[in-house]
Amino acid sequence: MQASINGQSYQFKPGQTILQVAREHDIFIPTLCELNDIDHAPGTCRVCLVEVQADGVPTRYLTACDTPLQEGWQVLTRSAKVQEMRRLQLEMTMADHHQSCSTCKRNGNCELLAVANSVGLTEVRFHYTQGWENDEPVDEGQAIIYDRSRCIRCQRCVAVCRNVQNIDSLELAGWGSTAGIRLKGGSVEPSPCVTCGQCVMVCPTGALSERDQTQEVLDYLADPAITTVFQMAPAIRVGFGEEFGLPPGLNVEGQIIAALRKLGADIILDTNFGADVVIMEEGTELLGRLRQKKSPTFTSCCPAWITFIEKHYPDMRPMLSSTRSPQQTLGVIAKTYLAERRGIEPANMRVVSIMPCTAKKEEARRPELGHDGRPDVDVVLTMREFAHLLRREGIDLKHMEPSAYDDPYMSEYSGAGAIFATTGGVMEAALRTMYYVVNGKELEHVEIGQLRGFENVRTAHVNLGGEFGEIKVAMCHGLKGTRELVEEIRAGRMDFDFVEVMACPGGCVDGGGTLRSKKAYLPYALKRRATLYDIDRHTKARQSHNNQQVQRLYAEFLGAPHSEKAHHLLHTSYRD
Ligand code: HC1
Ligand code: SF4
Repeated sequence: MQASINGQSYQFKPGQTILQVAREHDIFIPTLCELNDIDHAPGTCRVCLVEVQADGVPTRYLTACDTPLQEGWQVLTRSAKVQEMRRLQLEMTMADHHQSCSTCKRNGNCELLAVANSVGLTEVRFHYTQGWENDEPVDEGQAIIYDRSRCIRCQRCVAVCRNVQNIDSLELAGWGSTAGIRLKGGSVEPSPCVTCGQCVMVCPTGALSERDQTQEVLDYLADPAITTVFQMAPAIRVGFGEEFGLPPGLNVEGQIIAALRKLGADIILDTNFGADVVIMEEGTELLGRLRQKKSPTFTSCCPAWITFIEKHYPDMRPMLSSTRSPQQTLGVIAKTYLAERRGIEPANMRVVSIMPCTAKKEEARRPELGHDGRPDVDVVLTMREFAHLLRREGIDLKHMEPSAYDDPYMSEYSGAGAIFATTGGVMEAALRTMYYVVNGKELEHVEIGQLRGFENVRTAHVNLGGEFGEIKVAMCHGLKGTRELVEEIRAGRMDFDFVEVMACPGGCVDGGGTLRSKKAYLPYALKRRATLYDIDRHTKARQSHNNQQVQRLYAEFLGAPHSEKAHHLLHTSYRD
């Protein structure tokens, strides 16, 4: 089939939209609500209007994202009328939007402002002046803030929650200019929401964002009586450089350590250390459960996954590992063992986590994950908040000279701990140690290739040796595939010994607290993953049990995995 765009003739396939054909030929048409990576083209923002002329039909103005191109059409993407209509459309959207850009979380990288700029908007004549706050209550969840006054009704969040995560927690509510996005049930608790943050990742404005806790951290740093302890999650070092213009996937661990020192952090630790401890506990737990023929065991490090089970499949709770996540493990060990070793009063210690995750904020606030009446982790910053914090303090990561950890107790990590952040990583880390425990020798090939695919649900048979022989394992990332797998297991149609789940598609490297990309959904997953594997390859110890600081922790403080002390500090239970 043949049609023309801007006077140039192009071939196209039946069913292709005007936007698809234009993009195929590198012809720019501005879009706002549309997001190709999640197959979302509702045509609601009308920014992609084009002029269409066809024989025998009056000139029409159609949305390019959802209009199939037809034989013989002549499409104009930048006629004077088209440009004027786009500007008017944008002006209407801006008028129906809380334009308090100076206090908005998206200040500096808002897609709405970028599109307004690209269509040449120079004036907004209409302003919604009645009290937004009264008309549109802001839903302040513990982790995510839903601010309808900034919603432009693109419905990307609805699409990602429904089609990618299969949670279906969001709906468009209200009429006319007061319409906007809302959680079903009115707030997080009664809604099916698991705070995975995928909706935040695709929101083009500041309507969806995390609860900003950067001020709390600055307050800790300013208080001389407080010892600030920072931890960075495995995913942070491979996904943070982009914010400062460094190549996607680059390992910026050293620059982050330097930036934290400049910020005034007292102690800098690595969540990877916590991950190694988790493997010691979870691996031991799993072997015990295998002996008792209790299968499957599900991993427990991903808090959105935990909430998913608690809210959606509570009957499956006994299958969750009782081991706390690496974040919480590190927090509690810092406030006990480290505080003791370094002579710090735990009440004066604040643990701040830098996480690629929104759900970790909820996790840290769980009362069951506290100790002596205090939370084990005081504040969780998403990667976006951490970038904001550095900017507030005038720190540019790009100009940081890489530095190294200096804490002798809790900053060493193994390659196994490093790969936690990618799908299949926890499984691989656990198997490396379990194999050693069962056979008394290391796996010959520590890189277990059969666990390293990228499909949303993967299964494998792994030879654990000894009394266990071959075990069946599964790994899921993204909740849509996870739900399907859980349904199969629940119905008895599939069975596994060990199942790893990460709620975010791609795993933590693409978590709901990572940097947002304009017009793209999770574009760097594989680059970040490749760097994690590279870190693993170049780490001295590649198994958690060979981490010398972990060995010392057990020798001097915990005793053995699953000792009474370890059980008290490092395990948890789940909510009814
Ligand atoms: Fe994750 Fe984990 S890997 S959950 O994805 O088990 O967030 O990075 O910190 O706790 O270690 C996140 C990442 C992270 C925990 C670890
Ligand atoms: Fe849906 Fe996750 Fe957003 Fe909750 S946080 S509304 S589950 S996408």
